Amino acid sequence: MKIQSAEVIVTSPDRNFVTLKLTTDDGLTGLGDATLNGRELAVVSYLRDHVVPLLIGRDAHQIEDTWQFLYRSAYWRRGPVTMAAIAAVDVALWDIKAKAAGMPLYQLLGGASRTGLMAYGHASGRDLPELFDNVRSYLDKGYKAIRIQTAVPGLRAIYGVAGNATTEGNKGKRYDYEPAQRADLPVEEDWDTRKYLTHLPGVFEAVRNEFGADIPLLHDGHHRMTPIQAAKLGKSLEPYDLFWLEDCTPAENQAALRLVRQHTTTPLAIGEVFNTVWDYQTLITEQLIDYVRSAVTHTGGISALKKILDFAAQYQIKSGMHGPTDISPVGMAAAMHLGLAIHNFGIQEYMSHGALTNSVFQQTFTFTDGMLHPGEQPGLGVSLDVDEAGKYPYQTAYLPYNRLADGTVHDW
Ligand code: EZ4
Ligand code: CO
Repeated sequence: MKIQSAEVIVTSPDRNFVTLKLTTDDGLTGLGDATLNGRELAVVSYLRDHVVPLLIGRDAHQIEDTWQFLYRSAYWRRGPVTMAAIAAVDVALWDIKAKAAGMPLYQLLGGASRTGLMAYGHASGRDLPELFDNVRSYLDKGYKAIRIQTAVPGLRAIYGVAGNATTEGNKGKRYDYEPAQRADLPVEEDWDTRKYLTHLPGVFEAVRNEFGADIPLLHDGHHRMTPIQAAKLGKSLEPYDLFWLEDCTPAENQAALRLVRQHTTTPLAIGEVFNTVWDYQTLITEQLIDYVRSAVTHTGGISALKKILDFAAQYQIKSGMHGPTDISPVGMAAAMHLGLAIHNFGIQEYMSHGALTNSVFQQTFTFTDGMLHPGEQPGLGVSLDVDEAGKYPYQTAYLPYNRLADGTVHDW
């Protein structure tokens, strides 16, 4: 079974998505997600100019060999653009192999280890009443775990709070909001770590008082703290029993997590911006984290992320795969099949896609009682309507960035 054609499809229904579609000489098709939020066209070029010509005529069954060929023959290693491109090829080939086998993909990864995947949703609010309403709306939808993000008094606009989004289209619209703004320049947000560290514990106390001790609560620090600040935050949140504190420091310095770990028992999750196992080596072998946040899409695909998660399993570290709206329905399906199969599944982030996105991507997954399941259709269970996709051309969009009060650029 040879790869006969490879097409890179760019579409922007509710946001930009990049999808690789492979077709074999047997007439099977496979999809892979290559979306890199805010840098989409770099991956399009990487695929169209440098990967597609190498794929034509290759044996579609040789997933591992193709992965190693693309990774090693590039000579230049790693990086989000390269690894998103390799991920798209890898996932599309798994989709094809599972279709050829007539099985849902998770069966090829070892079969189901559970009946469904516990998912968490994103609640936020500009003040406590708004946050509580938003938490309630997630509970009403069946979510069993909820991420809590809050505005901070004195700060105009910060990550994760829709009410503060500055672009007209997003203002107050959705709480699980889309941070990439369709505009020619990135939106500027503001930041003050001291104000944040003072405000956040009280918000978690209020949420626990309102909703009780049972519900797993999560929080995303989004890379904005120094190690000692992160250690302090982890400690101050201990009474509220978080499921995890995510990205407490910029993740590229793995050793920084030693200091955080020595000071707090709040579980730590990290890795949505990582792209290979090398970003995790110290974190995993020294047991500095509890959850691996990588997405299939940004970490070289199912083959590579499964190896990272198998490695993590030896250290009792579980999965917490990234699942924001910039992971396309194809990338989400890949995450669900992998999460269903591995033993060390932890939790799955889940923000539902918009109606236009769902008109472009037909999907078989279900979300019932807070649990995701990828469905039983052979392959990933996702198809792409090329005509629908063609109605929504690429639109320039950027993630925001942060400045401190004195104008210094800060991690967003
Ligand atoms: O900022 O997906 O945990 N989720 C996140 C996301 C990321 C965006 C970046 O593309 O941190 O909201
Ligand atoms: Co995050």
